[in-house]
Amino acid sequence: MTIDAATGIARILKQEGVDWVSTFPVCRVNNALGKEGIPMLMMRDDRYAVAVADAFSRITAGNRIGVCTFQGGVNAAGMQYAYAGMAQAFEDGSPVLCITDGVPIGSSGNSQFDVVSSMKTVSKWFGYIDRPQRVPEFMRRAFTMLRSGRPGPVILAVPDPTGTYDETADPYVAVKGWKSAPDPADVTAAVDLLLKAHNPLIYAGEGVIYANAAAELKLLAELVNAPVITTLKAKGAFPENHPLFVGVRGDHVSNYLASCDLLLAVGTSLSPGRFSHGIPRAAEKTIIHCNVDELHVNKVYPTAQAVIGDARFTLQALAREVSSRTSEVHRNAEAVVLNIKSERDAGLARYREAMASEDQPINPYRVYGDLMKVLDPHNSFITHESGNTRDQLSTVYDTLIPRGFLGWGNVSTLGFSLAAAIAARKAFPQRPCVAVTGEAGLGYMLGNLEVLLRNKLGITVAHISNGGFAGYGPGFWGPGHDPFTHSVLGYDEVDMSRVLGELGLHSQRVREPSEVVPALQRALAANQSGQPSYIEFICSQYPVYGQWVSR
Ligand SMILES: Cc1ncc(C[n+]2csc(CCOP(=O)(O)OP(=O)(O)O)c2C)c(N)n1
Ligand SMILES: [Mg+2]
Repeated sequence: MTIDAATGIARILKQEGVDWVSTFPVCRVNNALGKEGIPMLMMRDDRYAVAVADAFSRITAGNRIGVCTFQGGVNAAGMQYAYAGMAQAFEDGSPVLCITDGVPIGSSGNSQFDVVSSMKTVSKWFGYIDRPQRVPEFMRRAFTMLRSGRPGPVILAVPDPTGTYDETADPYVAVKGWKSAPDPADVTAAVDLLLKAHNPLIYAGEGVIYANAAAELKLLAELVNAPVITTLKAKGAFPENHPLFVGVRGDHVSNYLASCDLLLAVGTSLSPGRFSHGIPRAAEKTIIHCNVDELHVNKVYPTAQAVIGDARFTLQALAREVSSRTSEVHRNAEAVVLNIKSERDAGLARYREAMASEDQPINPYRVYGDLMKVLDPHNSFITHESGNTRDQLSTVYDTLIPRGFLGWGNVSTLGFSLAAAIAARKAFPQRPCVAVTGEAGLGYMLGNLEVLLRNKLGITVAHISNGGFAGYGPGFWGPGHDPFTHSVLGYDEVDMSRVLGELGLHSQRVREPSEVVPALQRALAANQSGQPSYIEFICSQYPVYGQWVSR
């Protein structure tokens, strides 16, 4: 059977289990997707087309691959705008597949923007399908890279979507993806160190989620009675009501990072960034670094023992080794748990107080506390924005299941929460999905809210309306770090609930703390019939949250 390249790509996507694609037009593959019956979620800009697919891959832990298309080729306007989304996916290591038009043979070198070199800087692999016959090969390679090894975006450029090939010449078989187990000698050496330590601390990263290894993490922690902290991106990898859970950030987390004598890092790059912890006095600690590959081993901190392999296989192997040496486990479980509880109670006290606040304007923590009351922690999705909502939610929001909360952002690109909530709605249609945002995140997403209405995507956007860009640090106000660039039209000047109500969202404005719970309940009820909701919570400026520990 002779088919064209675009049709071949569409059929292979179906074989790979892809049942929808996000896009912003135009892309010359889209007509084939439509004809082959693959629904397209048309966003209102190219960055969000990438971000929704990216978020879908993250939320499903790569078990289902998010795919997007956007304009490229000789008019790479879409690609230039999508670049921000791809850079973010690459920065955070998300296995998203981006398909775009390729510069046709004979047209290279005519534009100022160099497609090939720019795409290579934001992808695990950039493939240029230079002959239609190579469609199966390139798709095989793409899905191999998307499903194996360290996760990252793959970009495919299609210069000639109408060129034909014989579909039967190289029949496509869906790619499984492959994982590797660690060297047993490294496992034994790691357990030697672990069992000798007086104050070990497990530091879990998003690799645990991508490896579907939450159960294995819990088992190992319980076997050695070790406290657990997670990165922002791994929030939820460990049940946050577990007696061994310390936190993501806050004084209690800082204390454990400072006092541990051994850090068992698993599925994290351990890269000190703007939104992650450094390891204080690292030279005095023993660092065991379990990672999918060598890229981050011995990066910044010397690694005492690396264990290279898939996080699930690694945790299983560590647990097996520990189980065979139980006589060497000398830590008193009760003392460990008691200490965690008292550290947590002390570290969280002021936030718990704020969560019960009756203040007006509403304290943002009151909204977060009430969100925890309204949402079922085993069956809901919530995500933050860049700014205070990230810092505050990641300090206090109790997450009990992987991806009940999506933490994101090695660099934290404003507006992503909308994409995350949309992707969550696609991934878990039964779960209430909430994006918590400030003014800046809301500004980014405004043009894309029509997508929710058009596609009946019943999600809730909860706006912590505090009259300005607070951001991070002490706030943008007064002695804050950006006193000249914080002020936007606030709730006294613009009623955003009316603006978005006119658009068609179920819209509310909430000033009374006692109204937070009922407003959330109404918003989520509207979501059930497919209507998106917006709530403007009139809040105070309250830049108080757990800090990241510096090196
Ligand atoms: C794309 C992008 N540009 C710039 C920033 C820097 N930045 C971080 S937070 C912020 C302002 C956040 O203000 P707001 O949304 O009102 O949230 P608040 O902290 O007030 O809750 C800015 C400009 C960013 N994170 N992403
Ligand atoms: Mg704000």
